[in-house]
Formats: sequence, structure tokens, C-alpha cells
Amino acid sequence: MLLLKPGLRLYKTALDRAAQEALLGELRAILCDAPLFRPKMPRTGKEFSVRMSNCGPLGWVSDLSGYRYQPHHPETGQPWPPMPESVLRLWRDFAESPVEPDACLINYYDETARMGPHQDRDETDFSAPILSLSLGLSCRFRFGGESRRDPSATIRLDSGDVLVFGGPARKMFHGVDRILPGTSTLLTPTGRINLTLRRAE
Ligand code: MD3
Ligand code: FE
Repeated sequence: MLLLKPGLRLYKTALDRAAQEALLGELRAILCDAPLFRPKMPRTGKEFSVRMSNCGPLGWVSDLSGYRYQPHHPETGQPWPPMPESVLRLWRDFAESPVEPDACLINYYDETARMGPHQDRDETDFSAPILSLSLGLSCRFRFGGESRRDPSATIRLDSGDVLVFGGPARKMFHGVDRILPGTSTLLTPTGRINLTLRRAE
């Protein structure tokens, strides 16, 4: 485990290649039920470059009316598929939290997608950490402080890495500067999948 700053823990290759492939099989089944959608920015309606889906009781969505957690897919109207046991196990193994996650956001990045610096503030309980798992192409991940103006640093996240954001790191600014093409053969078509496990309510 690497402590990047207070509350920010990195576990390199928390999942080995076989475990990544097994989890990917489960994610493919989830994405058949709950297809990736392209969220839009509130007010402007500008589309995200990242496509998203969710599993678990609640899913994060964004559209013209705002950001929120809701129990159904915004396009199919169906409830989100359940969180796989392997995903819950990740939380139990690494999150060091007594509460269970009720939301798992699935982000898909093609080679050109990025995510600008932002804070995650749509949850009601900030005492629970957020756990992120990276699969597929590596990325340059940027993290800073609680103010947008605070200095920031970057690290490379590779397939199988787990990051846990808790305590003083829970409200830090963070984003994905860019995807690094040619760094993984896990996904076909190529790209990066990031799972974020959260306690939304
Ligand atoms: C730090 N996703 O979905 S995961 C997001 O790689 C998001 O897809 C990025 O930021 C991705 O909101 C980064 C890492 C992450 C997730 C949540 C955080 C970092 C965080 C919440 C608080 C602080
Ligand atoms: Fe975020």
C-alpha cells in the first residue's frame, strides 16, 4: 500500500490479470442489462466524453436538470443490476469502512476521453470512503486539494490498481488528464473502465 497523502491509499495490482478478466466478464453482463449512456452537463447539456452505467441499488446520473443518484437507468427505466459479489469483496478487502456501498458507477473511457477536475459532492454521507478500480488502458490521474486552486500532482493508474479516498482526501479535486493508448490488452475494443464504489445515501 502507498499512502499518497492523508486519506489517499493506492494498492498497485490489487487484482491480478485472471481476477481482472473474471470481473470483466461480470461487467459485460451488467452492461448488456444496463447499457452505457452518455451523460450531459447540467444547464448546458454538453455531453461528457466518458460513457457511464451503474450497478447496485443506486446509480449516479447527470442530465440537464442536474447530478443525482437514482434507482433506475435513465434510458431503459430499469433498475440497476445488482453489484457482483466480487465488487463487494473489493470494498470489504480495501475500503476499511463499516458501511457497505450502495452505488457502483462504471465509467468507460475511449482513448480520447477525459474527465476534468471536480469534487464528488452528491453523496449524503462523507464519512464513508470512495473506492476506485481501474481496468484496461492506463491513465494519468490528477489529484489536488479541497480548493480548485490548491496545487495538484499526477500519478499513473494501471489496470488492476485500487485507490481509496477517505477522510481528509474525500473532498479533494481530482480528474483524468488523459488515457495512455497501447498500455493494456485487457479490453476489446480498447479503452479504460473505472469502477467507483460509494455510499450515496
Ligand atoms: C477522489 N472518476 O467518477 S476515480 C468519478 O477514473 C471520477 O473514472 C475518475 O472521478 C475515473 O467521479 C476517478 C477516482 C476518484 C473517484 C472519486 C473520488 C477519486 C476521488 C472522490 C473523492 C476524491
Ligand atoms: Fe470524481
